[in-house]
Amino acid sequence: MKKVGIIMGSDSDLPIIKKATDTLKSLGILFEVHIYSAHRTPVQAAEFSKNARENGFGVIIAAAGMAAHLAGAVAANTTLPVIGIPCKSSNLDGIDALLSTVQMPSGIPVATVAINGGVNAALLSAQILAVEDKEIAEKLKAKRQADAAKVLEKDKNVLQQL
Ligand code: RP5
Repeated sequence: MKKVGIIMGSDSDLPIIKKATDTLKSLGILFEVHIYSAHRTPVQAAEFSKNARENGFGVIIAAAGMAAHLAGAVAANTTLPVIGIPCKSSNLDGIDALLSTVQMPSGIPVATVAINGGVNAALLSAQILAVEDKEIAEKLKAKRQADAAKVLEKDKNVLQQL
Protein backbone atom coordinates (compact mmCIF):
# COMPACT_ATOMS: atom_id res chain seq x y z
CA MET A 1 0.00 0.00 0.00
CA LYS A 2 1.25 3.49 -0.86
CA LYS A 3 1.67 5.83 2.12
CA VAL A 4 0.33 9.33 2.67
CA GLY A 5 3.01 11.92 3.38
CA ILE A 6 1.89 14.67 5.74
CA ILE A 7 3.85 17.89 6.16
CA MET A 8 2.93 20.80 8.39
CA GLY A 9 4.66 24.16 8.49
CA SER A 10 4.74 24.39 12.29
CA ASP A 11 3.82 22.36 15.34
CA SER A 12 1.09 24.97 15.90
CA ASP A 13 -0.71 23.22 12.99
CA LEU A 14 -0.83 19.92 14.91
CA PRO A 15 -4.53 20.00 15.95
CA ILE A 16 -5.51 20.18 12.28
CA ILE A 17 -3.12 17.39 11.34
CA LYS A 18 -4.51 15.24 14.15
CA LYS A 19 -7.92 15.30 12.43
CA ALA A 20 -6.24 13.99 9.27
CA THR A 21 -4.21 11.29 10.99
CA ASP A 22 -7.25 10.08 13.01
CA THR A 23 -9.17 9.74 9.76
CA LEU A 24 -6.34 7.87 8.03
CA LYS A 25 -5.98 5.55 11.03
CA SER A 26 -9.71 4.76 10.91
CA LEU A 27 -9.22 3.64 7.29
CA GLY A 28 -6.05 1.64 8.04
CA ILE A 29 -3.92 3.84 5.78
CA LEU A 30 -0.21 4.22 6.47
CA PHE A 31 1.23 7.71 6.81
CA GLU A 32 4.37 9.60 7.80
CA VAL A 33 4.28 13.05 9.42
CA HIS A 34 6.89 15.83 9.38
CA ILE A 35 7.23 19.45 10.42
CA TYR A 36 8.94 21.05 7.44
CA SER A 37 8.48 24.72 6.73
CA ALA A 38 8.72 26.25 3.26
CA HIS A 39 10.57 29.22 4.73
CA ARG A 40 12.21 27.96 7.94
CA THR A 41 13.44 24.58 6.66
CA PRO A 42 13.04 24.82 2.88
CA VAL A 43 15.81 22.31 2.12
CA GLN A 44 14.13 19.55 4.14
CA ALA A 45 10.71 20.31 2.63
CA ALA A 46 12.16 20.10 -0.88
CA GLU A 47 14.19 16.94 -0.20
CA PHE A 48 11.16 15.13 1.22
CA SER A 49 9.09 16.10 -1.81
CA LYS A 50 11.74 15.17 -4.38
CA ASN A 51 12.17 11.69 -2.86
CA ALA A 52 8.54 11.04 -1.91
CA ARG A 53 7.60 8.86 -4.90
CA GLU A 54 10.62 6.55 -4.56
CA ASN A 55 10.05 6.40 -0.80
CA GLY A 56 6.63 4.80 -1.29
CA PHE A 57 4.27 7.74 -1.01
CA GLY A 58 1.24 8.06 -3.29
CA VAL A 59 0.01 11.47 -2.22
CA ILE A 60 1.17 14.33 0.02
CA ILE A 61 -0.88 16.52 2.36
CA ALA A 62 0.69 19.91 3.16
CA ALA A 63 -0.79 22.10 5.90
CA ALA A 64 0.26 25.69 6.53
CA GLY A 65 -1.10 28.98 7.75
CA MET A 66 -0.60 32.69 7.05
CA ALA A 67 1.34 33.31 3.78
CA ALA A 68 0.96 29.58 3.15
CA HIS A 69 3.36 28.58 0.40
CA LEU A 70 4.21 25.10 1.72
CA ALA A 71 1.79 23.12 -0.47
CA GLY A 72 2.95 24.95 -3.59
CA ALA A 73 6.59 24.50 -2.68
CA VAL A 74 6.03 20.77 -2.13
CA ALA A 75 4.09 20.46 -5.41
CA ALA A 76 6.96 22.17 -7.25
CA ASN A 77 9.21 19.28 -6.27
CA THR A 78 7.05 16.24 -7.07
CA THR A 79 4.50 15.04 -9.60
CA LEU A 80 2.59 13.19 -6.86
CA PRO A 81 -0.80 14.77 -6.09
CA VAL A 82 -0.53 17.40 -3.36
CA ILE A 83 -3.44 18.37 -1.12
CA GLY A 84 -3.16 21.71 0.63
CA ILE A 85 -4.82 22.46 3.98
CA PRO A 86 -5.03 26.19 4.65
CA CYS A 87 -4.68 26.61 8.43
CA LYS A 88 -6.36 29.27 10.49
CA SER A 89 -3.41 30.71 12.42
CA SER A 90 -3.55 34.49 12.16
CA ASN A 91 -5.79 37.52 12.63
CA LEU A 92 -7.13 36.90 9.11
CA ASP A 93 -8.93 33.72 10.19
CA GLY A 94 -7.30 31.51 7.57
CA ILE A 95 -8.47 33.53 4.56
CA ASP A 96 -4.81 34.45 3.98
CA ALA A 97 -3.77 30.79 3.91
CA LEU A 98 -6.79 29.79 1.83
CA LEU A 99 -5.98 32.27 -0.92
CA SER A 100 -2.26 31.48 -0.81
CA THR A 101 -2.91 27.75 -1.10
CA VAL A 102 -5.71 27.72 -3.65
CA GLN A 103 -4.40 30.37 -6.04
CA MET A 104 -1.62 28.33 -7.62
CA PRO A 105 -0.53 29.60 -11.02
CA SER A 106 -1.02 27.24 -13.99
CA GLY A 107 1.42 24.35 -14.21
CA ILE A 108 1.78 23.32 -10.56
CA PRO A 109 -1.60 22.27 -9.12
CA VAL A 110 -2.52 21.98 -5.45
CA ALA A 111 -5.88 20.40 -4.54
CA THR A 112 -7.07 22.68 -1.75
CA VAL A 113 -9.55 21.67 0.95
CA ALA A 114 -11.43 23.95 3.35
CA ILE A 115 -9.73 26.06 6.03
CA ASN A 116 -8.64 23.58 8.76
CA GLY A 117 -10.04 20.77 6.57
CA GLY A 118 -7.98 17.94 8.01
CA VAL A 119 -10.67 15.31 7.67
CA ASN A 120 -11.39 16.03 4.01
CA ALA A 121 -7.67 16.18 3.20
CA ALA A 122 -7.34 12.66 4.60
CA LEU A 123 -10.46 11.42 2.79
CA LEU A 124 -9.30 12.93 -0.50
CA SER A 125 -5.88 11.34 -0.09
CA ALA A 126 -7.63 8.01 0.58
CA GLN A 127 -9.75 8.45 -2.55
CA ILE A 128 -6.60 9.10 -4.60
CA LEU A 129 -4.98 5.90 -3.29
CA ALA A 130 -8.28 4.05 -3.80
CA VAL A 131 -7.99 4.52 -7.58
CA GLU A 132 -5.52 1.59 -7.49
CA ASP A 133 -6.42 0.03 -4.15
CA LYS A 134 -9.71 -1.87 -3.89
CA GLU A 135 -9.38 -2.41 -0.14
CA ILE A 136 -9.29 1.34 0.53
CA ALA A 137 -12.17 1.86 -1.92
CA GLU A 138 -14.29 -0.64 0.05
CA LYS A 139 -13.46 1.07 3.35
CA LEU A 140 -14.43 4.46 1.92
CA LYS A 141 -17.73 3.04 0.70
CA ALA A 142 -18.45 1.52 4.11
CA LYS A 143 -17.63 4.83 5.82
CA ARG A 144 -20.06 6.72 3.59
CA GLN A 145 -22.77 4.18 4.34
CA ALA A 146 -22.12 4.44 8.10
CA ASP A 147 -22.13 8.26 7.93
CA ALA A 148 -25.43 8.21 6.02
CA ALA A 149 -26.94 5.81 8.59
CA LYS A 150 -26.04 8.26 11.38
CA VAL A 151 -27.83 11.11 9.58
CA LEU A 152 -30.91 8.95 8.96
CA GLU A 153 -30.97 8.07 12.68
CA LYS A 154 -30.89 11.79 13.54
CA ASP A 155 -33.69 12.38 11.02
CA LYS A 156 -35.82 9.79 12.83
CA ASN A 157 -35.33 11.54 16.16
CA VAL A 158 -35.39 15.22 15.19
CA LEU A 159 -39.08 15.79 15.89
CA GLN A 160 -38.67 14.72 19.54
CA GLN A 161 -36.18 17.53 20.06
CA LEU A 162 -38.60 20.27 19.01
C1 RP5 B 1 3.06 28.82 9.04
O1 RP5 B 1 2.90 29.90 9.88
C2 RP5 B 1 2.68 27.61 9.85
O2 RP5 B 1 2.14 26.63 9.01
C3 RP5 B 1 1.71 28.11 10.88
O3 RP5 B 1 0.36 27.85 10.49
C4 RP5 B 1 1.96 29.61 10.89
C5 RP5 B 1 2.46 30.11 12.21
O4 RP5 B 1 3.59 29.37 12.58
P1 RP5 B 1 4.20 29.50 14.06
O5 RP5 B 1 4.66 30.92 14.19
O6 RP5 B 1 3.08 29.14 15.02
O7 RP5 B 1 5.32 28.51 14.13
O8 RP5 B 1 4.35 28.71 8.59
